[in-house]
Amino acid sequence: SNREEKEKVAEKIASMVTDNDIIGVGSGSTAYLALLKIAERIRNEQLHIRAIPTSQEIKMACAKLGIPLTSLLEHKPNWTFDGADEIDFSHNMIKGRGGAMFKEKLLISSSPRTFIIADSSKMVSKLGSRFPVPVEIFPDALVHVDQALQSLSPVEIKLRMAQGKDGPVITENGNLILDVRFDNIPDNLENAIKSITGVIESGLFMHYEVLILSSEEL
Ligand code: DER
Repeated sequence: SNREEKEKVAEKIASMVTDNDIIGVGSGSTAYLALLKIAERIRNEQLHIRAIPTSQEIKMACAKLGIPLTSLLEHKPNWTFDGADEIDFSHNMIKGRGGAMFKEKLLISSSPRTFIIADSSKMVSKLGSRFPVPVEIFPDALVHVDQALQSLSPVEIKLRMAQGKDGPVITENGNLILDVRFDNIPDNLENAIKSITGVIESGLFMHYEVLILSSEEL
């Protein structure tokens, strides 16, 4: 089942932790589960690690679990683990369902090695078949970015609305998120989106050096 698959890949990540590691910790439920298992190992084996969180949720979880925190200003991570929403055969990914893709992409770009933990439901033959591409934008650039995105022939552009408050989601960087659905995702789409002034980051990860840990291989 989905739950069992998540447990398996989370356990695999926890088994990879070594003493004095500086670890980039991705966001989402799979990474969270791996963090819980890492905390268990730290307790049982008195390991000393430091975590670089990619969201407030992970930061609070580390604090609660007694996992010391650090930042990219103080340390380069030895390695990073993170989840994903879609992964295709070339290991291209869509991330950002959880809205943390700015810091996730920063951690992945700063890490010598990144392990993506995913259950089989994340594997797709065609990128974009299930999830929109989240695009984080500077709030006042909304109209400009929306117009510029039209030239990339999206199927739909939707401003991500908040649940716990009226109005749009405001990211932890103070920005808005557009969820942009595409029929076809060409290789240069990540750069094309990023080149629009007012775009802060997108959840499209094309040709990143990542190692996929999916339950099928374990
Ligand atoms: O938002 C993100 O990028 C997360 O990594 C997300 O894509 C994975 O979340 P999940 O593990 O809860 O599916």
